[in-house]
Amino acid sequence: MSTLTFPEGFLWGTATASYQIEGGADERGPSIWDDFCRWPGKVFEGQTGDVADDHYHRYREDVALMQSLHMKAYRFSISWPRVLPEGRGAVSEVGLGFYDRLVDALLEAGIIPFVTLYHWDLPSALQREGGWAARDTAQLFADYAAIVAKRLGDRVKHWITHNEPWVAAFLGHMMGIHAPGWRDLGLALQVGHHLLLSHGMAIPILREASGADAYVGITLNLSPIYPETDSLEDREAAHIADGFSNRWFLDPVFRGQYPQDMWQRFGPFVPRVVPGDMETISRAIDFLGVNYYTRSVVRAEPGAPLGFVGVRPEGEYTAMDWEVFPDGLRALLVRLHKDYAPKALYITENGCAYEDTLSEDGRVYDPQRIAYLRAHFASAHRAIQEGVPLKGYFVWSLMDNFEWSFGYSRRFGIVYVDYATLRRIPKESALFYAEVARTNAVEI
Ligand code: IFM
Repeated sequence: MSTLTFPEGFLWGTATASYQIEGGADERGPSIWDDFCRWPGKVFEGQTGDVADDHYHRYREDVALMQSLHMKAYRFSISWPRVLPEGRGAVSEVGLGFYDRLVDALLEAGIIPFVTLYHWDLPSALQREGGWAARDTAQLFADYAAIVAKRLGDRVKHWITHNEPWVAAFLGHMMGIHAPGWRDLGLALQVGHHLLLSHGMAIPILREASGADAYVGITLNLSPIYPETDSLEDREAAHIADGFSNRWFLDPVFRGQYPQDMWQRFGPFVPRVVPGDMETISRAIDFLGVNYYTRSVVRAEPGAPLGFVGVRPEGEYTAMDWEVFPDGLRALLVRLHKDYAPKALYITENGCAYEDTLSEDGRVYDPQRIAYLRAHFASAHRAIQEGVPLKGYFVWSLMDNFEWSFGYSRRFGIVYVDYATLRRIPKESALFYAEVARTNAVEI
């Protein structure tokens, strides 16, 4: 056994998202996920986020739980339709007040809030006006950001504009498996552009509200891409897959332009970009949030739309059928540091789903999750040793929750939720993680 100690001040935390945990659906406006869940066949067993973990009513218990687990930070998202039931116009004092109280409770518990403004629950009223396909939605997002930041900016210093815009754009508008459920490449690319534009528009607003010690960033879902073989064709396929999954969002944010090779490949489907957009999108940020779960392996496939297909390598897999590949985290972080040099990085999500069950002794034994986390913490530690300015790590997730189209059938939490009673039971992995956070070190 050896001990890997992290830099002083390293922030250990957990992450969640509004629609996945809050419930309290009849105390806010409707979102596109409320609508999508009611679209027959889209979500496992027609489940919804109506109640979820009922965090909206139990947040004090959840904050106390985090404190007992020695968490230093907590990443959560704000539900836009809870603050603005119609997406614009009248602010719900009850809704905004909830986040006000949550932030206060966190600070009293010594936990730093990291606030994500958009984790996919667009107000339904705005979807009726075109949703993210409409350019106006970017301005409405900036207006919503201003309302939230004005209210919380005296206490919240860490802001994340968007969570995984790639997923919102492509799973929601090209693959049809997330809300709002469309299937159109051109639409997805335009949506991606408006998401990025709204990110850039919100940056100065958040800075102004939080003052000199504001830290503003964006969270992207990123995967290192590996070619199946060393052939020229497979390496080229990996480069294209990287363009699609990673560079399409990284390049605009850090370089102010879409990657030219992908622009050519998308041909007639490229988004409409108005002069000045790319300058807005590439405004300086203080950190990049990285959501890492697994790597991708691809091979060349000339008949495929972008010339590559995914490959499923031999290995160990989680309940999401995602390969366990810890070194991908180190490789990804080192590459981001080298190619884009963000001022700071946070792992804003990393974790795994397994088929956890409550044992007769009242405990939840999840050795695979402990092994997964331990290996990924070690991988992050190696990245730091290789010079990456990694400042913190948020495990996905604090507790089991609504896993989008999988409903409640996938458990990502380090805390088990008994959905019949909504009782929270820390899994063995939570106890392991609490010790990592307490000591700022991991034993390997
Ligand atoms: O649950 C999601 C989260 O909302 C976004 N990132 C990936 C997680 C696991 O699929």
